[in-house]
Amino acid sequence: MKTKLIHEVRAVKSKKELANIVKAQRISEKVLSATVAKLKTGVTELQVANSIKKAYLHNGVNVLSFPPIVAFGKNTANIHHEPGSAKLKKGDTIMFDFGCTVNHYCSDMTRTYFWGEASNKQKKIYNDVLHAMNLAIRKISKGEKRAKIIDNTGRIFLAKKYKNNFKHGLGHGVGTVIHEWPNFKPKSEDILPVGCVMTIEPGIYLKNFGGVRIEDMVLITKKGYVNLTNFPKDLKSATL
Ligand SMILES: [Mn+2]
Repeated sequence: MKTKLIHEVRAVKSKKELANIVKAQRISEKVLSATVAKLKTGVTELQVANSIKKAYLHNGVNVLSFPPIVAFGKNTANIHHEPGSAKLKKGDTIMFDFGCTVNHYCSDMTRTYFWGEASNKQKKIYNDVLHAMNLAIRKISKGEKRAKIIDNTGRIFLAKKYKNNFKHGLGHGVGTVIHEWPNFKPKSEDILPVGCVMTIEPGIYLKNFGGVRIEDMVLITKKGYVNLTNFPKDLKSATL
């Protein structure tokens, strides 16, 4: 028998723990739907972030995973943008990254939208990020458990087109803290244990232009995965 470390034990979710994460995710999906439906030209990032917090309260949630990220236009090129006074205008890229907790268990989701018909460049970046995500998911569906290999699958595809503009790990474990072991990173030695919950969140960030990030949460199973995120992410759904 071999000793384990606490982060390895914590990574594997019981049914009850998983149910909390899924519940937090379902509530966040409700909040995202309501948020998207309420968007209007001229609204500020800060106003939208505040209405997200209100919508969570309305759904009985008062502890969030992290401060909601709402970014418009060029601000979407900033990975951890803090919502400010930028106003939504036609042609803008919109990025939402938020999640909440249920019984201290976190959820995490990112969606990118276009306010009106996207330009060809916006569409191309969106579809490439989505493709990188699907490549990673396909790897996981084949039973791959080496974090490095999964990270590299999406990363190599994006690097061919956007050099080093995918500036963060492909994803992370989720539990009672929003970023926990294991980690998808280019040099990660982590092996995903069956039963851990991971985000998959490729992104491309072009300074003075904008960015795209798409993030789902998946449960790692013996043979593959179960996607815990139930929210559309095709380009058509992303066009508002
Ligand atoms: Mn995340």
